[in-house]
Amino acid sequence: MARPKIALIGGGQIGGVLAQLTALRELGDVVMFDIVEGLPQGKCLDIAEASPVDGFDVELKGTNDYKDIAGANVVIVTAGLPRKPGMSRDDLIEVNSKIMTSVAEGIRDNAPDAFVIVISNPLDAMVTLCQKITGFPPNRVMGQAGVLDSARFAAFIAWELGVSIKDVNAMTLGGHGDTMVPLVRYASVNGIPVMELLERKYGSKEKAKEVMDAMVKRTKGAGGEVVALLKTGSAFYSPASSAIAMAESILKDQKRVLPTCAYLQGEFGVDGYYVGVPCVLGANGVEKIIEFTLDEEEQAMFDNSVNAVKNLVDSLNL
Ligand code: TXD
Repeated sequence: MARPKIALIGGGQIGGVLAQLTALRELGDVVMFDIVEGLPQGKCLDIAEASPVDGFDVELKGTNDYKDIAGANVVIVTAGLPRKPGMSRDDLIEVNSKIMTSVAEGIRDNAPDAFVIVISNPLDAMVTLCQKITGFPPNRVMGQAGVLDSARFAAFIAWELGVSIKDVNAMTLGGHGDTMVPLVRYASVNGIPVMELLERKYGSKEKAKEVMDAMVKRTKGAGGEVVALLKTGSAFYSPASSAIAMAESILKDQKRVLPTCAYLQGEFGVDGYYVGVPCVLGANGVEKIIEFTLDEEEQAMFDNSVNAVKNLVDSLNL
């Protein structure tokens, strides 16, 4: 049986890590496309030359020709500009919409059967645009944001409580922006509510809430925290890992439940927009959107986040 083929559109910071992780995990052969001549070729050659050391049997090819993505099972899109310090993700909409338009046309015309995972910002708008232009069914076009936002939230909880990250469960909902909704009530350490553990650690409900509020705030601003430190560019290791988890779940039909920017048709009271919600990802892409009850406060935060997504997406006039 032929190896799966993973096409990466964009060979920048995230694209490079995506290629390396795909190779190290032997998920399939890699084709990396970029408009800059030599960049994807150079990165792929560099990673391929590590194969004797790391021992992976996959092919890596860099290209400036969309024809080379033909037959891709999964396409991961990172093409577009990243933020600079002081910028919001939404500030990227104009320039990245133009890039996404050409990218989506390239995917539509050359890899018509692929599953597409969009990473480029502003995420919720870019995935909407990608779906519109490719015309692919929504179960095949999704965005990566929630796996990363949730991972950041989980990391902060593990560090605060001094427990293994493997035992922390935490999730964020909503758009990939300042309005995202870290779900405090459902955050747990092996099922034990994090709020109870914080209360025991600090001896009062007030202090526990204060500590949790700080973690929620840090989660919402976590992308900006990295941008401010790096000065040029934005996070790239963790976004790549997050998208690889989604691609792996699809390629191996794992049916993992991952927070995914998915097209909602009535779920959570939202119709016709891409928003971050928990989804089952398997051989059919977004196989199921998992609904559950939000309390009043969570629903209000979710609605606020959805409104921010709607404003941004509506500004595209699609
Ligand atoms: O979790 C998330 N969704 C994100 C998203 C987390 C962090 C960063 N996120 C966004 O991903 C970020 O705001 C950017 O919009 C994308 C890509 O970030 P990256 O850090 O990889 O940016 P780079 O290093 O600038 O790489 C972008 C590449 C670069 O090599 C360009 O030459 C290429 O995109 N590019 C193109 N490729 C193909 N086609 C076109 N038209 C094109 N234009 C630029």
